Amino acid sequence: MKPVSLIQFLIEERRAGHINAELSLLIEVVARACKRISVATNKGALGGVLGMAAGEGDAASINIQGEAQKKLDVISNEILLEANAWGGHLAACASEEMEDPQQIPDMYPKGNHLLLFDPLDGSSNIDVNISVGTIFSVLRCPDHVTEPKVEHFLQPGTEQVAAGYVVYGPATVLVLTFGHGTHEFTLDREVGSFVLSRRGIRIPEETAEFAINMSNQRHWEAPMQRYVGELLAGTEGPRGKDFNMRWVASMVADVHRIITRGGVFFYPLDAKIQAKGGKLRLMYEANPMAFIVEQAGGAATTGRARILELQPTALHQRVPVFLGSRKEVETATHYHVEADGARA
Ligand code: FBP
Repeated sequence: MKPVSLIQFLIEERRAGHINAELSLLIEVVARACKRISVATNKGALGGVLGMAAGEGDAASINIQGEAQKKLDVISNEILLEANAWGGHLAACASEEMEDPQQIPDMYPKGNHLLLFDPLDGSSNIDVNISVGTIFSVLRCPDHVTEPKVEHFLQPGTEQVAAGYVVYGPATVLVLTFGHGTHEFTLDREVGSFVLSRRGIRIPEETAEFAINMSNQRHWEAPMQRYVGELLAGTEGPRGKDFNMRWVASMVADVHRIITRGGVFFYPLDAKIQAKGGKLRLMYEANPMAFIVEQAGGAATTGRARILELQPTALHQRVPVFLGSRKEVETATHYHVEADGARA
């Protein structure tokens, strides 16, 4: 089979009427920026890109999330901002690393799309050479809006016109959806282009593999304690089968494993993060991953509601995340809804 490049795939999607020229250009630009991020992460210590980004004096620089920024967080953010500034396909963009949306400089033409991204997901793994990634979500800019404000980004996940992530691992892999299935592209480093490696990915409905940060167990709600307790009980418990556990602590890597062989991923609400509403961010982590997973036949909820139907209230809003093989997401969600019903 002749290899299909990302560019060729985008042309096919345009001919099929799934995307327009501007969205196709946007994805090309984001993919090219991620190739540059891949080169930077690959250099590691030799590129001087490891460690904390400098803030005032000896202090590390702190982002809007109150988290100390890694050098690669800042470098990846700048690469994506720079690449997307002049192409004429964006009205504005928003990032995990910036409090407010970034406007397109007046000297450049503006487009009709809004781009949201987590420039480098899995920050805690950057310095220890474990896979990290970039996650992005694309929305339409409301008509007649020339200076998009936060409220113009606050659209439910069902309004996304594209979503994707790139994993910087042993291979650099892009996974993408426009709402017509989920597809995977692998970076051919010799040629320097992404090549289609899997078209129309399907996540198995059933799984025996779960991913969760077990160290938070004592802080979980009762339905989560019950659900994970049953998984751990295995054949001796009500589920009657053994389950295996994985936790990379890079959402992109954990989700890519699920996209590849099935599984279920949880970052539930717990007493430690109750006040924040969750750990992971809705607009540039949960929504794009939910769109990708649902388009591959999986499911994605907060434990109580479908993530894509949530009405966002803030740009950096956090939510609980349950996603992956549909039957397990439904079981865990059912335990939470049932417990809420019993309490009501
Ligand atoms: P950022 O690195 O972009 O802040 O993302 C958050 C994240 O690292 C996810 O990738 C991952 O799933 C989770 O946090 C890991 O959390 P924990 O450190 O509690 O295991």
